[in-house]
Amino acid sequence: MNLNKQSLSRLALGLGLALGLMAGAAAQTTMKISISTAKNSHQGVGIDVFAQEVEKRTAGRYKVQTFYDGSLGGERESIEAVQLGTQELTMTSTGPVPNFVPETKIIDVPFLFRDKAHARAVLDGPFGQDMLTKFDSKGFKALAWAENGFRHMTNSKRDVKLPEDLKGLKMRTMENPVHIAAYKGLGIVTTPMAFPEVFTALQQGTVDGQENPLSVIMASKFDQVQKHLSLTGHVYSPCLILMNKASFEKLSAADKTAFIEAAKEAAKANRARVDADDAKGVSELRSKGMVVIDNVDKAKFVAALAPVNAEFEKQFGKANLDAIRNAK
Ligand code: EAX
Repeated sequence: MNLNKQSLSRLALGLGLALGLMAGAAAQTTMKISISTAKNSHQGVGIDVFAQEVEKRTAGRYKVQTFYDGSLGGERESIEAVQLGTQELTMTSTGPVPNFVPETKIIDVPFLFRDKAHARAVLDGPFGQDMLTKFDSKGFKALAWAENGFRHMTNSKRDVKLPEDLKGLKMRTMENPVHIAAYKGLGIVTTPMAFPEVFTALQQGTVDGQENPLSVIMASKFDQVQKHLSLTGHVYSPCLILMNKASFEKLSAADKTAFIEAAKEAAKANRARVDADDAKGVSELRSKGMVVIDNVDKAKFVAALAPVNAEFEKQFGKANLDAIRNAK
């Protein structure tokens, strides 16, 4: 073979390109993150921002593929997948989380938080940050708290103004022992169910109602299958961005920081969307035909929950609940 200078340099260029491509391919790791709600939702915004920020902060070495609408499974299934490592990441409500990290149960106690500012301060403060570390020994790295929002009741049967109005309503609940105990205490016939099944269950009348934040009600178009909405705000529902522990530990120190910072940015965007959804939710859902009771007397619901709350005080410690309730 007669290699002149020009063809040699071409060969070198070609080799260089090939090596560069190989290096590029080898250096890019793709991960999966899932949510149970739509892309156009507070959680969709959260994981979209997370994916962008991870890619940006790791100079494209990590790519996060986003999956919406429970397409990888419901929240419990996704958490299981993250724990096993068949999926690296998920953004989930705390609904099914106590089945994995029992310490989180306390967060879902009804009427624990006054408002979103209170909840966000507690979760971003020492209590919430300490709670994130409880995931470490269970196969997770909990990257950050994000938000689902204050949960409200919907049903297809009647206006709910007073706790008595809930008696006998068959409602889908999350697979969360605290929710189930509280709703039973209100006389609700509880039917725990994974989120991806809820729309059909409401449509077919398998259950009369469900409860979720305005963000979820709008994103999931529950107005198409539910007539009555009461702004009970009975439980504050956080979200978590969870990562498989081993996948996190494989990251360099700088990349660990990048993932945590990306999760914080995701939470910021997600909470801003919850605020926007809360601001427009009632008028939007009314315009879609829902009857919205927006002057619920919450004190009556708190009073109706007194016996259940006494149980919660025994279970979680009154001092622990008060410390959260009284946090500024
Ligand atoms: O995280 O299961 C639920 O009702 C959750 O609030 C929903 O999946 C969004």
